[in-house]
Amino acid sequence: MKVLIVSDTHRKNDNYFTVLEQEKPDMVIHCGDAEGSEYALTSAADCPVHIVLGNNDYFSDLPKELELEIGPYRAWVTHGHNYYVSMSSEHIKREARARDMDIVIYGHTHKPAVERSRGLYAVNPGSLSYPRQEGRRPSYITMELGRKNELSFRIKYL
Ligand SMILES: [Mn+2]
Repeated sequence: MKVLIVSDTHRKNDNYFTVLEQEKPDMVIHCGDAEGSEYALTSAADCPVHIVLGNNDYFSDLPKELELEIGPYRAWVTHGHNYYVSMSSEHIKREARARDMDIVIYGHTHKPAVERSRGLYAVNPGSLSYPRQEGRRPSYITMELGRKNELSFRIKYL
């Protein structure tokens, strides 16, 4: 099973459509700041699309966060701005551990990251539309769940 993880598209959706076509995921997770494009993002995919609320999603009934079961893993999806992720991932990882999560998936920084510490994955796909990391290439993550529930995460760039 392949999960496409994206974030912070801010209503500039072309790269998302390209990645969707390339990756053909079984599920999409969007970590917020879709800015009103929820319908476009959802209807373009022929798989479930889970989107959470970002700090720039003002008139939206998106959920603030989601707790998903992906295979045997518990994944928590939230934009991250309430957990000071611009400073570091320490707060959000602490909260994820308190909730007994295996994976926390967040955005907001527009910088991709995959961390693993003491059994917890903390992943951020960066932004497909307004990247801010060194080099500023649009980024996303693919999460693969193998037959024996092996987990792997890859940061990819356009
Ligand atoms: Mn953003």
